[in-house]
Amino acid sequence: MQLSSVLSLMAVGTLAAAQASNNVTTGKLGDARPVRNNPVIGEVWIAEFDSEIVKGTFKAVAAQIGINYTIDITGLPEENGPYNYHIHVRAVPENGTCADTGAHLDSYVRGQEPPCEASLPATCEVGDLSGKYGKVAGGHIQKEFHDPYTATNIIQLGYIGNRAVVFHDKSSARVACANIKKAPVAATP
Ligand SMILES: *[C@@H]1O[C@H](CO)[C@@H](O)[C@H](O)[C@H]1NC(C)=O
Ligand SMILES: *[C@@H]1O[C@H](CO)[C@@H](O)[C@H](O)[C@H]1NC(C)=O
Ligand SMILES: *[C@@H]1O[C@H](CO)[C@@H](O)[C@H](O)[C@H]1NC(C)=O
Ligand SMILES: [Cu+2]
Repeated sequence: MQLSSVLSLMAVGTLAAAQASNNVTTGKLGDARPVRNNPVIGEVWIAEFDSEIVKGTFKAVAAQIGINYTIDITGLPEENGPYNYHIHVRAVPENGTCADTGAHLDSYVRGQEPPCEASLPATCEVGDLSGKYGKVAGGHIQKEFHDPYTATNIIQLGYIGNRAVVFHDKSSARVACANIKKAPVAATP
């Protein structure tokens, strides 16, 4: 065997050992990469919840790296929580059926199992926001977090446009959903 192939075998062995010691599931396409090319920093995208029961906003603001999120939603009863929330790949159809929003946004092809390790958010499904930043209790939900891996740039894997935000109750039923849309720019006076 040539020295070069011995060396490359050793390198593979070392890599495998490092992965086994970390033993963290990541995407088939690797860890999620931070988004640094959002077209307009400060641009606002909103999913508006306005059913009889659930009202409020899920707001996304394009940042230098990824997106800043602010959730302010009422109406999800605490007794059915805690709630997971994700970005799902498809928009909610006209009839409002949350079941038709498809799977989580999983740009790096990780899958849902094993569950996301919150301390290593780059290894989680991009759309698994509650896995990365924590579940919410219900009642008056107010939560802010920054996610480096989601994008307002359509060419990016983590693009959020025309996708749905879905809340799941403790039985994982999809109990509320709304589409993420670019907010109209306020008219300048
Ligand atoms: C890594 O984690 C998975 C699932 O959590 C487990 O099934 C597997 O045995 C672990 N592997 C090692 C080498 O620890
Ligand atoms: C996003 O949030 C960070 C703090 O986490 C802040 O420094 C930054 O200015 C925010 N960006 C925008 C565009 O709001
Ligand atoms: C809602 O609309 C979608 C898309 O048109 C359709 O596939 C689905 O069957 C509809 N669901 C109900 C409950 O009407
Ligand atoms: Cu979901």
